[in-house]
Parts: sequence; structure tokens; C-alpha cells
Amino acid sequence: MNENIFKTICDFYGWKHASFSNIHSGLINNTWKVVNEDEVFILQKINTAVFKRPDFIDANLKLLSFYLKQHHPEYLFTSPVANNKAETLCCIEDGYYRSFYFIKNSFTIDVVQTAGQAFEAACQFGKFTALLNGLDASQLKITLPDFHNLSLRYLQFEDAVRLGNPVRIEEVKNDIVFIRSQKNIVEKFENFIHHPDAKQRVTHHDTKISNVLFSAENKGLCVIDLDTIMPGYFLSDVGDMMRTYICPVSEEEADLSKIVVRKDFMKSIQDGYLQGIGNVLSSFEKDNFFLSGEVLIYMQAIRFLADYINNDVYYGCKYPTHNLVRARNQIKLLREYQSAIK
Ligand code: GN1
Ligand code: MG
Repeated sequence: MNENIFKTICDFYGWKHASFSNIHSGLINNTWKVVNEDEVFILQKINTAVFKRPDFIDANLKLLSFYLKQHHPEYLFTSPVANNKAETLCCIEDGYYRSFYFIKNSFTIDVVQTAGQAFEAACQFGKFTALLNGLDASQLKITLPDFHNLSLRYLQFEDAVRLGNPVRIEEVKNDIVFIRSQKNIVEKFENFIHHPDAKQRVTHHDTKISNVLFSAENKGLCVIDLDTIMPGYFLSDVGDMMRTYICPVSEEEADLSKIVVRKDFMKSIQDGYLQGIGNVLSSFEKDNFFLSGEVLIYMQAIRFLADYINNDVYYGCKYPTHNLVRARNQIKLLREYQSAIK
């Protein structure tokens, strides 16, 4: 971050002795930890190539914060800090920033090591949706249109195969055949969302483990990274937990032999989520609990593969085949998951 930007931000927030350190987690936004005297903050620059309407994010956080203060004041909701103009979103020359209080004595983890952690996190995501069940989800602004619309993601993938980098298309032809062979997952998704007992609720849409704050006693405290909160199906939240908790290695792993499914972790996600969400889900939704993982793993495989074909325009890459490695990782995970739920 250049000196001028740094100074503007410090002026906005009244930080007189701030030191910044970059936090390299997440693929989309830039994040820093800021220590100003005895206060600690998280500062984020919103990636406006992805989030075209940062004001929508801000409006959603205000709505949720207001509702939770009224109805569940005990819930730890990490709303953005107001700047010296009483705004929770700072628009400065190079983009949009916002800041949050760092919650003392809390920590995040990057990899799910125990089934207990999977349970705690799933319980927090279920609880979050349950606490907001009284809020009409359609009041939320759509910060990312069609974010978890699998049918659209599939069409975008076919567009990539038509219009993308021909050398890469040739290189991944077997992966393309595999993705196409699984198209029935798109149909299952469509059947699910059109069922009268499948409901849209306030859903987080990015339930990876680093988006849960834990206490020193290893208990879940609350969920964070709230930009993708939108109306959605439980499939999104449970599916992304299946995708990111059940395998001992992350989507970055290139050694496919390490991609295995920990069935006890799947059960912990189910137990934790159902405990957290209480009696909110319909029996149809509960019956389709494990469809979630299939939809989300498949969607992520599609997104990584399409991005590779499109020369990494969305996710970027740290080495030339990065998104191909990620896509093949997710393809392997999908196969493993499918045998686990058979
Ligand atoms: C992105 O930036 P991050 O890591 O929170 C992406 C998710 C993907 C994830 C894969 C807005 O999330 O949908 O699952 O990468 N978020 C967006 O690592 O596209
Ligand atoms: Mg995120």
C-alpha cells in the first residue's frame, strides 16, 4: 500500500500510530491487520472487479446489524467500524476500504484438523441462518448476482470451452469430458431449487473454516467475512463446508493421492449444522443434505477449470498451471465424495 493511501486511511479512522501487516488469506479481497496503540483492527480493500457494488455490501451489513441488535443482542456480529464521517465504507482514490475490530482472544484456523472443529463451525453457520430466520431475506441486496447458480456456472464453462485459450482447451480435454459427464448434477440442483419445500434464507455463501472465529476454548464464536451474505439455499453453506472440511488437504494440493474424504467429518458437519439451525430446515431439505457437497464441489471444479481456460482472469495464479491444479484437485474430491455418499 503506498504512503498516501496509508495516510488517508489513518486520517479517516483517526489512527495515529498504526502499523499494518498483510494477511494473505482469501483469493479476492486484500486484508491487513492494523495495530494502533492498544487497539487492533482488520482492514480490507474490496475487490471491485468482483464486488461491483461495495455499497450493497455495506447496506446488507447495516441491515443485519440492526436486526441482530434488536432481536439477538447477545450475538457477536462483526460490523464495520465507522470512520470520522460516520461511514462504514471508505471510498478513497484507489478504491473502497472498511475496517473491523479484531475480536480479542479469538483466533481462526486455516485447515480443519478435528471433527470437533467441523462440528463447531457448522453449528455457527446453522445458528447464523437460524438467528436471521425472522428477517425477510429478500430485503438483502444481491452483492454477487448468480454467485451460486450452478446452471449459469455450467453455461459459463461451456462459453469458456468455446471461446477460451485453444492451447489450454486442448490440454484439459479429458477434464472437460469429465465435467460434461457430470451434468446431471445441474439437473439435481434445478430440481432441488424448484421444489416447494426448498427455501431461500439468509445464507453466508463462503463457509470455509477461516471464516469462523473460535474462542481460546476452541468453541465457535461467530462467523466473519460477510460480503457474500445473500438470500440462498442451505446447499451453499453446507456444500462449501463439505468441500473444504472433509479432506485433510486444501484445494491447493497438487498430489491427488492425498485427496480423501473423512466420513466422520461429514457426519460432524451434519450434526453441527442441524444443531445450529434447529427446526428451520424442511424434511425435504434434510433429505437432500448431502446433495450440497456434490453441487458445491462440482461448481468449484467448473469455476477453476473455466478460469484456467480463460487465462486465470478471475482467480489469478501463482504459477502457470495453478488453476488447473485446483480444478483437478476438486475433480478428484468430487469423485471421492460421490463414492462416500453412495
Ligand atoms: C473465493 O476469496 P475467498 O477465498 O474468500 C471465492 C469463493 C471460492 C473460493 C475458493 C467472491 O473466496 O467462491 O469458493 O475463492 N469467492 C468469490 O477458494 O468468488
Ligand atoms: Mg470470502
